[in-house]
Amino acid sequence: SYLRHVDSRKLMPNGAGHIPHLKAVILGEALASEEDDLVLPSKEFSDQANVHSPEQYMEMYKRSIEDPDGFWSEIASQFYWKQKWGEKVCDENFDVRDGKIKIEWFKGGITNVCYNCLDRNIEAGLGDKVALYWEGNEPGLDGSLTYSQLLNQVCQVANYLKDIGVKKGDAVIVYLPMINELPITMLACARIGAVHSVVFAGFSAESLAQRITDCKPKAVITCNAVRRGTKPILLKDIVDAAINDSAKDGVSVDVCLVYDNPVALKREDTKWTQGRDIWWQDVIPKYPSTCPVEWVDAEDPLFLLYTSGSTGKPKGVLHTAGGYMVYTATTFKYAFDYKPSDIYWCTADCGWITGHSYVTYGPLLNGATVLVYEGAPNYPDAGRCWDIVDKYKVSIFYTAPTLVRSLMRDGEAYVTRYSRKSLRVLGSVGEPINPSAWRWFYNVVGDSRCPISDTWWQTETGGFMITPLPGAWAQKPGSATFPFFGIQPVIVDEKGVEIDGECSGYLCIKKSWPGAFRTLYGDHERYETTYFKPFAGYYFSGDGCRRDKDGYHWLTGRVDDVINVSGHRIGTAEVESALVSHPQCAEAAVVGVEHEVKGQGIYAFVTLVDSVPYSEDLRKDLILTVRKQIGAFAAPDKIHWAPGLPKTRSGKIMRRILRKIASRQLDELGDTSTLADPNVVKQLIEFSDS
Ligand code: 6R9
Repeated sequence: SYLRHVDSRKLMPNGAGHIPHLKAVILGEALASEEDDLVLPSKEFSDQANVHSPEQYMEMYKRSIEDPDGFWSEIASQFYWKQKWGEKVCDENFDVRDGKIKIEWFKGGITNVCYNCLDRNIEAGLGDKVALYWEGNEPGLDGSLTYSQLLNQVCQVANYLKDIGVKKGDAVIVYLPMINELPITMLACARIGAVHSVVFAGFSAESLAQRITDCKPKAVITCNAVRRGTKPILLKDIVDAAINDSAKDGVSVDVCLVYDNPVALKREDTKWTQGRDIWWQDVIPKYPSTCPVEWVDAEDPLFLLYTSGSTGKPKGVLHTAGGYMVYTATTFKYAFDYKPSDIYWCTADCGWITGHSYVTYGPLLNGATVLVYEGAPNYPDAGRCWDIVDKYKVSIFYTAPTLVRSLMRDGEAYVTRYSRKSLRVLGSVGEPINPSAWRWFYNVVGDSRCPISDTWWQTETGGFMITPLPGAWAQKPGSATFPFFGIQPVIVDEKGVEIDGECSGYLCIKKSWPGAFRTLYGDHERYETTYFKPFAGYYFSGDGCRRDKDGYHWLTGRVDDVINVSGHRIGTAEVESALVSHPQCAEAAVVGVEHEVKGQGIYAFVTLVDSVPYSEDLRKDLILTVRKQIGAFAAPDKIHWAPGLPKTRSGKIMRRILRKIASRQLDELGDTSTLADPNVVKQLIEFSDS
């Protein structure tokens, strides 16, 4: 069993606290051995924590593995079920060799996630507690909603959606910025059993169109424009273009509900399609503020969220109601050591899974007070986050390493100018956090007193998989530490054989967990091929991982053709297909390279069609093409002109070589003998500086 990897004696928090490695903080230097740097929670923290010792964790973890049904049904019983689930808590086939992959949790249980987030908490006396604080892009612009007020607004939207014919199981696309209306819309869909598909409002019209065409929504919900930093973004124009595009594929959108955001754009300046478009503010307030709940089966879909894979077509990750509810609530409570008095802020956008599980569902299921921030984290300056932390007395702050690194670069004066004394737990997600960024986050932002939960998980997993429990054990900067309850991570070699003890390899998961995704929308075969076939018997994460001598997990990044730019997953194939859609691009190969702030940057090798000359204009035009097709966040950092690409005789591009060229590790090109034309490499190196 997994348990033997964890030696609890070594994890005993003794209250000694952490001695900051100042040299490492200042110089960003790695210690001789990161594995030996233990950062202990203080005794005061551990004493008050939900899980306060390695022994308590071990006891709970052991139970979750040995008796998952008992463990999870006890937790699930804390929620409201109109009808309890059937005999089986979990029914799964996790092995492709035994037939179709199937994961079911609490099947037969009848519930509603919106009801559990709002009505249940209000009945428990939280009606007047603030559910959402909203902080606008412009300092000074803000608002708040109590649990009762939030429920009223959710019901109005739910009634409207019902009125326009949205029924249980129907898809609704949401393309909104970080305003309260975004979680409101998600909850309204959940209330009536509709399936929301939130598309990050930084995606281009073409990406949005692709998603509309795939899930055929009954309505698209958007906003006319938004300001992030100083820049207004005309969201409605993007939606118009996307709806036009998908109409060409025969998918029409009958209703487009538009939130009027006068701060960014005047109503009269918003382009309008009569009969299809309707202003949110003109209709929603007219609907009653109560709305009966549509009770759904635990295994009915809750939402669809598209994510990047290793082919050009995004994958519609499908999560269902019951298991996702139980899992996000539980992980939130333990990984952040949540207490009812906390003020919680997660900087992620609801357009990504982090915003689904840990802005909306996980926190609200716990009756938490959540801060929603509309703007850019460094607007008007690099101190904005800490200004917000002080203003709302934020106690749990959850963000991404890319933001930590960029703020680190701006200097600590922006941080130390603010008190930050309300902070008690910090969190990190999206990519591995490098130890020097971890230490800066810990020492400078958290004044060396707030544990950091470095949460490893994925869109597919629904919630945290490997994460510290902040009061329970010592942390190691840069390690996501140990598995959450019920999770059995295994590290396998190339052949899919589990390796024990200190090792590195491919990170897989044995057995299902309540928050696991159930399928890829409309493509169960791709679900099985991508995740369950590479290593039969396991879920394959796509990540590499090392387990050290003390059983700590160190994520080493993607092992497939996915790049992680500022915590955003981008398939190399998506960027390549955008590039080759340019009439003058013959071929493109994209790899990730190390980037100081973004974690990884996008490096594109481009072969032009015959006789087209290289030019600065063309370079810009190629980058623009990617911005237009995917979104600004996917724009290549570097275009490397390639007279030819290194290919095997069977025509497969050897990315390994391209990665080395991109990172200028020219003496590590390795074996090039299988190349069809070894000269290509020499040419590429010569072109490196062009
Ligand atoms: C939640 C989220 C998933 C990929 C995942 C991995 C990387 C996320 C991480 C991490 C190391 C962490 N990742 N959290 N790597 N340490 N704490 O980001 O979901 O957008 O689906 O990305 O992100 O590579 O496979 P998603």
